[in-house]
Amino acid sequence: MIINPDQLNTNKNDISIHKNQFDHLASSLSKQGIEVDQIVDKLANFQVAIPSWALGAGGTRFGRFSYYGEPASLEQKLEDIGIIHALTKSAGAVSLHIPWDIPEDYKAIKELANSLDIKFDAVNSNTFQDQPNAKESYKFGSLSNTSKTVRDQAIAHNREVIDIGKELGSKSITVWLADGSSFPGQNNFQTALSHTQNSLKEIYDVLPDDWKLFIEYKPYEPYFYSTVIQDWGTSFLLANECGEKAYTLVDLGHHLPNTNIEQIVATLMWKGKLGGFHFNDSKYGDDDITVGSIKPYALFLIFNELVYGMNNNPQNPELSWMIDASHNLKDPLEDLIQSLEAIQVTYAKALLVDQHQLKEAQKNNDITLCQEILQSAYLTDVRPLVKQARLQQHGAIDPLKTYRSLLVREQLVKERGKHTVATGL
Ligand code: LRH
Ligand code: MN
Repeated sequence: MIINPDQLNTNKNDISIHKNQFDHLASSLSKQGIEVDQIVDKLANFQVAIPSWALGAGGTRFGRFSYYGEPASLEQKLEDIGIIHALTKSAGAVSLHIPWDIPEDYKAIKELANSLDIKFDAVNSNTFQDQPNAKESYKFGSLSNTSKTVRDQAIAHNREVIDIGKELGSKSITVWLADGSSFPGQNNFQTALSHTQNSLKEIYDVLPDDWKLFIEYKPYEPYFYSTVIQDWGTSFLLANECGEKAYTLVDLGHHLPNTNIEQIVATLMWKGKLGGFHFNDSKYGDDDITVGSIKPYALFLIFNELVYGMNNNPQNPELSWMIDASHNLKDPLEDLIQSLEAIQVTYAKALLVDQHQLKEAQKNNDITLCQEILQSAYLTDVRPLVKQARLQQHGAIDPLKTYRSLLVREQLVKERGKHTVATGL
């Protein structure tokens, strides 16, 4: 299913309502000296990669409730991302997970992606599952495994993932390790970390000059006592050990409750070692649910640090923006559309923060004013700016409403049937 621009924004009344709301907001912001056009352009250029593993129904160990019309091939996954991108104009990239999404025909896949205006963002390796007829098992770890044979197998897999990414035009690889332990005494922490460091270096050695290595950390799950790369500090030291092309990747769901993630972001950008994000939200663990659905103000405080960093830390490279989600209950495409909206809205609010006034108030320890500056931006309804950015790129003013009015899911079920299952989580 392909969505054409002429199928969008056909309701003239919606257009005029938007125009009134946008003109009203733009004039009040301009009176405050805010460059509205600049903000709309930044929103329009803000592209978030869609995870190839989150286009079907996810599951938990307690069960999986399928979603009809799921993409059963990489081609159909790109088609679905094409639908989201046609509506939102902010999903112009895909992040593939290997081996779940190894292209059969690279030429055809690149042509399809190109026709849908989708780029290939970071490729992800997978040494947290054993593949059929694999020689070695990752049950007791991969890059940290006590067995050199197992470590070599995991290193070879990551090198293969880089080769696949090179073929597709990707410029980065994300390494997340499940490696860890579920019982005290099971692992020697130092040995596990030293093996991981050396293994990562063997992967780093084959990284093309214009590539990045993202090291993703996580405190727990699937193991329940320790994780080798458990927190930002461990990822940071491993990235420094590897070299200048290695960075830390922040998955919002990979933090223990009440962790100050915005401070981690500020620290990593200050050191020029923040590589990118896996956006999602969570209440308890790595819940991988809709961005901004649980802690929208925390996400705003993170974007405030990102805006400050993007203005003041030339030492930190351009960031990779990716969603990492799993859809157990909602239509995956609707969920991703909502996540993209939350990311765009939150970035817009952060762009309204008067960073100079805030820095001045911080210098004067005027705490009340600091909070007022942040919250007046946060409490501004910026949705007209996000809609204007989409309209500017011939996207839908209201992607979700359009997704439903065009009966997209119904059409996908008609095309694919009810029982197709997408690879992924
Ligand atoms: C681990 C993780 C990682 C992916 C996986 C799908 O929890 O966040 O980014 O490899 O989810
Ligand atoms: Mn992740």
